[in-house]
Amino acid sequence: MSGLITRRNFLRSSVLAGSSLVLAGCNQFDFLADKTGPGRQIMERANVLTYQAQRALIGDQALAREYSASEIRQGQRPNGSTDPSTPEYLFLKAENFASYTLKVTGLVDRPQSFTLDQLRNMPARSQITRHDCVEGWSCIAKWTGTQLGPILDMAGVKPQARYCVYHCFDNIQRTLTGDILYYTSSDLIDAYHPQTILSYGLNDQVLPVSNGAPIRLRIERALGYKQPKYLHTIELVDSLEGFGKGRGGYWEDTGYDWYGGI
Ligand SMILES: Nc1nc2c(c(=O)[nH]1)N[C@H]1C(S)=C(S)[C@@H](COP(=O)(O)O)O[C@H]1N2
Ligand SMILES: [Mo]
Repeated sequence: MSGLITRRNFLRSSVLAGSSLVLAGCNQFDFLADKTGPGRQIMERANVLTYQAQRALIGDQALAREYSASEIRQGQRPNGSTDPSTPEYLFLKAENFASYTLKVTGLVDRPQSFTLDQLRNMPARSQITRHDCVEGWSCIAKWTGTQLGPILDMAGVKPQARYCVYHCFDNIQRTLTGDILYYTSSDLIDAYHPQTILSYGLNDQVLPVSNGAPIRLRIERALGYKQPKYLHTIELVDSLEGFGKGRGGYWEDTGYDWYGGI
């Protein structure tokens, strides 16, 4: 048995409580909206433990498992927002994303803006990985894109930056006070991970709208909700306060754990 598998087994047993909570299903987390309740505290502990255990035992740059093409059994099942209706997105979709840009802002020396053509002409990486949604389903799919790390280096991440916040076009929820736009976040280790790619291709086709066109990030060691679709801005920050409810993402604000490791 390889060292990796041994460490993984150890990780599994050491965070069992956390994993089963995380996989229990989306809507079952609503009770955690009470931030002081016992459920929240269990979740917080599981989150911290998963994060620390993965970082300590698997190592910062361990790769997520990659699969062979024969293991792709079906298309990537679209979930969450599948056809955003914000005016900005509808405009871009109508012109086939010709004036789309991905922006890198916040705690950087040189804010950047990339067109789709520029991103597609950067060194490409393809990886066949398994996407695990907390609702209890998985899909193996081939993702093609360019690594996020070199993009961040072009912007020059300032030393005080600790997280990337990923801002998306879609209004995942409409409320009386306005639309809530999807967002999530990661630390810089996941942002610089070699399998973290800005993907524009899915199963050898152009990434379709239902799966996040024109750009969706893949963070392969994390659960589905940490894979932001319809990405338009990556903001480098030193704190997650001030975004949504301050827990680092749309689903995280409802009680899902922030790290969301698999
Ligand atoms: N912008 C955005 N990103 C998102 C979501 C969403 O609703 N909006 N849903 C998340 C969830 S819960 C999952 S499981 C995956 C679904 O990705 P897919 O539609 O490509 O399968 O996207 C994630 N990223
Ligand atoms: Mo999901």
